[in-house]
This record gives sequence, C-alpha cells and structure tokens, in this order.
Amino acid sequence: MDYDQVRETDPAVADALEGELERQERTLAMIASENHASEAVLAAQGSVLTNKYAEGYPESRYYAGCEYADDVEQLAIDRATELWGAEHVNVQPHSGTQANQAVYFAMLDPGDKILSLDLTHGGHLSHGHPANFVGQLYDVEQYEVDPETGTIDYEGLRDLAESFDPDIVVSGYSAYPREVEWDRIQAAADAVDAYHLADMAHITGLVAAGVHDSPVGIADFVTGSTHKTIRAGRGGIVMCGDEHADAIDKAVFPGGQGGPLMHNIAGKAVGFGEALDPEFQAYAEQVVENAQALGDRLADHGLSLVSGGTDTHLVLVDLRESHPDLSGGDAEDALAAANIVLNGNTVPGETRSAFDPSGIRAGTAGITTRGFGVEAVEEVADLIYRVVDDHDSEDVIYEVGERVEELCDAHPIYE
Ligand code: DSN
Repeated sequence: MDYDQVRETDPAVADALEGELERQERTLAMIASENHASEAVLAAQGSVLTNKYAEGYPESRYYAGCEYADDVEQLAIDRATELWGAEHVNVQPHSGTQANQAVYFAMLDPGDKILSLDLTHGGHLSHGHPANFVGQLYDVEQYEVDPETGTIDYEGLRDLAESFDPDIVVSGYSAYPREVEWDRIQAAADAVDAYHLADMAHITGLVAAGVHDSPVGIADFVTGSTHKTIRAGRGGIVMCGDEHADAIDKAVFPGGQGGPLMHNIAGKAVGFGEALDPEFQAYAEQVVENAQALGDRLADHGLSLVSGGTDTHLVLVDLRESHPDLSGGDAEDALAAANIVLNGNTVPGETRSAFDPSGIRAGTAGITTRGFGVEAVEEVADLIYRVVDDHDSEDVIYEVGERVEELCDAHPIYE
C-alpha cells in the first residue's frame, strides 16, 4: 500500500499518511476500540462516493443521481440485517455517539431522564457525562458496577431504576470486560416503563459472530460503531423494531445529520459483507480467546484484572494494588515507547483523574486481525508486564520495543 497519488499533489499529507501506515505496521494496536480495516474497506471509503450528496434514504432522496448511492446503502442495510437480525437498520450515523444521539432525539424531550453506567465504571461520554451535551440536556442518573466483583450490579440497577424512574435505561459499555445480561437490564427498564438502549459499540463484531449474546430483539434500540470488533471502517449504526423505524430515521436525518457519508457507508457495506464470511466467526472467537490468554497471563504476573478476567475483546487492569506508584497514563506512555499502543483508563472506584487514571485497557481485536494467536499474545502479555514493572528503564523499553517490531514484522497488516 502506498500514497503515491497523494504525494504527487501534497507531499506533506503523504508524509503523514505513510508515517501512520508505518506506525501501524510496527506497533501493536491494543486500544480496545481500534482495529485494522481491509484494503477493500479502505478503498471503498476512499472512493468517488465521497463526492456524492444523498440526503434522504434509498429510493427517497433529496438529490438526483443517487442510483449508485442507493445500491450501496441498500447493500449495507441488507447485510447489517443479516448480521444482527434487527427489524430496522439505519446505517447513516457518522459514529456510535451520533447513533446514540439519534435515539435520545427520537424518544426523549429535554429534561427527560436517562439512567446509564458511570463513565469511570466503564460507561461512555454519550451516555450522559456532564461534559457531553447529553449530560447537560437530560436529567442523568448513573449506576455502577459491584465494587466486589467489578460486574454490573443488576439488582442495584433495578433499585435505582425504581427510585429514579428513568425514561430510558442505557446499557452497553466502553470498558466492560464481561458478557452483558441484556435481559436483566430489559427487566429493569420494563419495571419502570422505560425504553432500553443497548450500545454495543465495542462488541458489535462479537455479537455479529455470535460469540457474545445479542441485545437485538431484547432492547428497544441497539446502537453500535462499525470499526472496533467489526472491521467495516469508521462509523455508526442504529437498529430498532419496526414501530420505531420512522422516528429513528427522522432523528438521524434530518434530525441530527445532513448528507450521509456515502463513502463510509460503502465501507460499511464491504466490511459487513466480510463479516458474513464464515472466517469472521473464527476471527471473533480468536479475539476472545486471545483476550482471555492476555488476561490470564497478566494475572499470572500479579496484575489485578477488573472483574477477574474477560468474556470479550478487552481486559481492564487496575494498577493500584500491584503498582501503586504507577498511573495508567504513565504506563500508557512507557508502553507506547515500547511500541505497544493501549490506553490508560479509569477503573471502578477511581481515585485519580480521568486524565491520569489508575488503570490500563487492552484489546485484542487489532492484533488478532494481524494474525496473533494465543502463544504470541502470551508473549505480548509478558512484554507488557516487563514494561509496567520496569517502566523507568530505558533499556527495558528499548528491548521490548525491538521485540515488538520483530513480532509485527512476522504479522504484517497490509501486504
Ligand atoms: N472512545 C472509544 C473508546 O475508546 O472506547 C469509544 O467511543
């Protein structure tokens, strides 16, 4: 892969693109929300559809010349329907956050009540954090994970729902390693006659492959992003039953967005097609197996895992017990210097700030895409531990960085 055409016109941008390609090839993308899209997805995203306005929906557009835009969007919708089985799918949200916003805009009035998981316990900004407009426009109450188990406190959530009486309960998380019991959250929402929005952004691919239970058919609304555990390029998606289809479509366009990014929708169509291939199921199973191997090995080294392990693509490490003087931010920096790119993350019961939290979050979706299996992942866990445990040693960082480059060379992303 190269950017020769860009270079002819704009060497400065070509330098940045080639630098990023080289960075991705020689480092491990272990930020749990990242992955590597195929060259076919990248090509679709970089296609002539970036030129096309197609406000509206297939066969009902506000612009002429939309016949191929219609084809692409319908392919994305049909494939998404096959992957997740929802009655209605809208593939236009520019991101998972905008998919969530569409649900709020469709179903809530300003001042209505949202019950969602606290960000530091694994929630998401778009679920009602005060820094996000959702937290300012609506009345938000937040539930937490059980401090003992690190897992959702379903009973506590139900009690909170009964006292707070929300209009919508939000489930689905950005730093939660365990399987979500969607039906228990649905029961809590039903008990107070609230809607249930399940944001499966992190596990969209795992759900499509059937390696995580699906919220589709349980929750009233299911949102997701299309670039984390599924490799369909950057974007969002929203699904619902037929009874809410019109409201959701109107909330996406014209409610929250203008022209759909048709080139990204082409990427979604291609990536969803790839996920329908049986190989994708094997990939998703390997993602989880790798995350479990990563967690087990880190735990063997004495690191503390929130919830004790993982059922998904990510592990969340609480550094406070094993390395009380090391913040997640400093661990992130040391690991990045050693070519392992993950992020510092808040942990339940956080005692530091979100800018320099107490944990690190690591995901296996990206390294599994480049062919890492359990053995390689166990070595990666050993390398992570070496850096965490000796984060001030330039020699350790150098040696680990060299070894990571060897592992990356053995597992190229793009041939
Ligand atoms: N910011 C993403 C994450 O890293 O989890 C979610 O939107």
